[in-house]
Amino acid sequence: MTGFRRQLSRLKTSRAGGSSGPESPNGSGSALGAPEVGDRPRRQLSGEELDALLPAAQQPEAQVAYRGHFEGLWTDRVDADQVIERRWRAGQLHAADVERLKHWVEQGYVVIPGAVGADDCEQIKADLRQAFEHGDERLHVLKPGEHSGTPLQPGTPQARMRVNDIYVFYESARRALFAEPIVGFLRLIFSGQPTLLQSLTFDKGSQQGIHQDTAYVVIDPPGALAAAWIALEDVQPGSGELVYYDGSHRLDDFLFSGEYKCWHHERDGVEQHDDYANGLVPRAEAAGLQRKRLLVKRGDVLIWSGNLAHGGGEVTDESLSRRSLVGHYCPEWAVPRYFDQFPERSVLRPYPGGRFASTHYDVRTGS
Ligand SMILES: O=C(O)CCC(=O)C(=O)O
Repeated sequence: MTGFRRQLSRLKTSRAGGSSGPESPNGSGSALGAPEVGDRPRRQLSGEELDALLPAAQQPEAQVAYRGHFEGLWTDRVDADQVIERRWRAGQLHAADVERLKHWVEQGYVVIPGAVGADDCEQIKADLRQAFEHGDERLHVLKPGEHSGTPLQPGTPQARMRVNDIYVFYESARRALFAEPIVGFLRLIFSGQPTLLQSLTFDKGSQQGIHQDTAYVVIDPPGALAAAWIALEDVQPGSGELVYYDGSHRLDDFLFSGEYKCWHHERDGVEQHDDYANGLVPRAEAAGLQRKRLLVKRGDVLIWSGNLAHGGGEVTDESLSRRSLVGHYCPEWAVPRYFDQFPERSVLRPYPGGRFASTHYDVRTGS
């Protein structure tokens, strides 16, 4: 047993018997199920305990070999192509799934045209317009560069604002983020149900630097992470299109403090972060990877691996909007760090096609 697994089993044992009775659901939307509270940590862990839970690199005696230092999805295994082939021969996959999976394994993403209905895209935009106009203090809105939000007040200008986890409150967003083409593909790569962990809305191009989500969204195991970017309108050139490097999910792992997949401000410091962030594009270009721009239509979806290098392209026409909704998901068998950090935020709300949690709001009460 590794130190990490030992620590985990010790923590689980010390928590056994803790009360976990779910409160009565109070959400909107008939598709919502009662919240689930599993046998997960019930108290906030100290920084040391949390760090002890961070997954280390794979052990040499591991039965399954992954391409990088860390465990992830089966599609990150060195034998992923053979697994696809075997599952195809066994009749478990359709021809279209095989195509998509092969693309995913090689390139680190797939584009699914028309995955979300036009009505749902329009409803999300209408819900957001209404919220900005009349206010919705349940929602946390983020100004550019901010990481923690403030309640959305009436008359807030929408341009360049982002809103966290709107799926907790808006059925339109739940329908889109759990659209069958999205969760169907996630089920394939996750070998299980998806857990939606977080989402962000964008009104304009974010111009966010090129990054890999695994550096910031901490999951055990680190590679068990994917995101779905939903175009709420046709994407226009110059609007700050999403950009990404084909195949960059296979770049060598950057090891923060020589050991970790995720960046930790206190532990690793800003200098290491800058080394990582400034080095990513040169590393992708040195590897000859192609830089792509996502010019898709309303309802089309890009699903990318947590390791794919991506970001917001340059906005060259300020008059253009670039309305989108992006969700981050992990498999049901993986553990987001915020479940350990904020036990009260580890509640899962079932929804057809998966379940969701939120680090910003209480999914039991929608507050
Ligand atoms: O949509 C964008 O411009 C950036 C989105 C992104 O990088 C993310 O959500 O991880």
